[in-house]
Amino acid sequence: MSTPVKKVPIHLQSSQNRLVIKNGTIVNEDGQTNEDVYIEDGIIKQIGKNLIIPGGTRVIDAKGRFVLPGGIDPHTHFDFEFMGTRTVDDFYHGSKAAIAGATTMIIDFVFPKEGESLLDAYHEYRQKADGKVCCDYALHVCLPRWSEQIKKDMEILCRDYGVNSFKMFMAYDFMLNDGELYSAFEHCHKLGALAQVHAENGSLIAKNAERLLAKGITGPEGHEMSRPEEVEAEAVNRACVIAKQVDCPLYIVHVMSKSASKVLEAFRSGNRVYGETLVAALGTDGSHYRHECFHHSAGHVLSPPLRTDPDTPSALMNYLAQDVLQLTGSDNCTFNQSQKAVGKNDFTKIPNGVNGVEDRMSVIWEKGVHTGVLSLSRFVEVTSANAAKLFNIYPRKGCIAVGSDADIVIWNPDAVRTISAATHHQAVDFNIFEGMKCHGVPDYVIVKGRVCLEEGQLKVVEGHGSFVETPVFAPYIYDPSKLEEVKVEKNGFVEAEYPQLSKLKIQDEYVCPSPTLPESAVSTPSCRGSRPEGQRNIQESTFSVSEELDLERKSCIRVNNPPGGKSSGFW
Ligand code: URQ
Ligand code: ZN
Ligand code: ZN
Repeated sequence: MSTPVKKVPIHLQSSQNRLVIKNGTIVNEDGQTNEDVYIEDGIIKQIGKNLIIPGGTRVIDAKGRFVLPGGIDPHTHFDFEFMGTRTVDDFYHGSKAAIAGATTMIIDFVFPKEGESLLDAYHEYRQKADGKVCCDYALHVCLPRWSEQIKKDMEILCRDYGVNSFKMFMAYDFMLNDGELYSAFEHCHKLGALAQVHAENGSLIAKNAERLLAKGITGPEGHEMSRPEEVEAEAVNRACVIAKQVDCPLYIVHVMSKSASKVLEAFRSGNRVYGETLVAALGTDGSHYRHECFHHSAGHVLSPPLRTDPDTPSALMNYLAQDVLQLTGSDNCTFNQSQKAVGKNDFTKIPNGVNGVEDRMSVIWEKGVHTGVLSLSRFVEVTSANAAKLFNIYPRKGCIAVGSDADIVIWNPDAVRTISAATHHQAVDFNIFEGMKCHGVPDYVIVKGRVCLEEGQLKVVEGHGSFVETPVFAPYIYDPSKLEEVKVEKNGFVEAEYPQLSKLKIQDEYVCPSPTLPESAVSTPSCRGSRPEGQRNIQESTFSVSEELDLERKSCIRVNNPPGGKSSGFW
């Protein structure tokens, strides 16, 4: 049951401005603690036992529950025009559904239409999202072609508009060729951005589709048959090889197969290559393409497709556990059955995309944590912390720490819910996880300090979310110790065209965000790394408790795994 609330300014919700979560187990990517969390004005202000907090503060008892960072879905397509139609989940419905399922931030993709500039497309997406999103959001930008103008626009987007990632396609009509990918990756590297790739061999897919249609295979099973695993794995391999030539960090979106994961495993050592898999691939499989009902099988069509090898979901979960893959997205790109029906006689015309933004956290919990494959901390890493790190918004997001945004989930591991299109909050009329029972349900979802879900009641606020800038040169990707070298190269490259380069949101040496405190109050190890411009300085907020009660202030955002400080695994 959902109760939409229209644009209530946060300052008018005084009773909700102060909140304490007691008796829960906080889970971060680096471990667990049994401490209370005090929130004020949307920010985590204190963590500890026996906190001194103002009278009248709302108390939530989280006994027997996990207190997790809200999920970050790094891959959604809301209000997206694609394959001649438009996704039914817009930024309001999509972000509302996200919150219902314990995700408190999404990252969507700006997709320029034919002839539209990257900058115009970016502004169009900001207009579509601002005022509608119920949770915070950021934007990747797709590069549907390659040109000098695109290069310039990429620089402006990085410098002035808080974009630090660009997606390129190796399939579809708008795919880039190898030379163009090379140039685009090279440019991403120079800008300190993250290159993202949709890795499938588009030329092979086109030939396969032609052959299958000529043979009379027109149904959704032809979609999977035209895009076999090796077509995905070949492209992943090629993208990795190209990125390596120009030393560009690479993020493979929607890794759907064991074959593609094995390529990533082989490339992992010494290369900055990151893999995102989808909740669709972890929670279901390609057997649905053979379902007798067209609506059912077409409802599962996305690219790369779900795999027919039934071991794929568990293998991908194991790859996540082993850090061969690092992130999970939904690729939420939803079309109603009537929209999918356009491809009734030709699988190549079925609009590609499935749901997942609402069910991602529950399905990964069910298939990963409930089965014992993922630890609690790894669950946090793959559902929020790693996305926050790669897109350079950690520890503001993806972390429960003093100074972080209060995007928090109180998770009940014992509760069970059954997924259904009849009860989900998305606008779409189909759900690929229909009937799945999931242990693990959010009791509360707190978005920037506001309780948006409690006891099954969804109380989102349209426009409560805002755009979050993602600064370039994420220290988790671009090693700060090597940054000087990159800067020189970047200056040499960009300065001629952009004298205002100094405005680029570069990660300078980290300064502990606590200029007003004596040095002795600063815990040096916690302050290593970078705090990007645009991230909140915790001293800027209107936090009043410490002034009122003369508490000793915690001076610094806690960074348990500072950049360069974690020696094993992903970082
Ligand atoms: O490739 C994507 O991410 C979008 C454009 C379409 N959805 C999908 O089938 N994966
Ligand atoms: Zn894609
Ligand atoms: Zn996508």
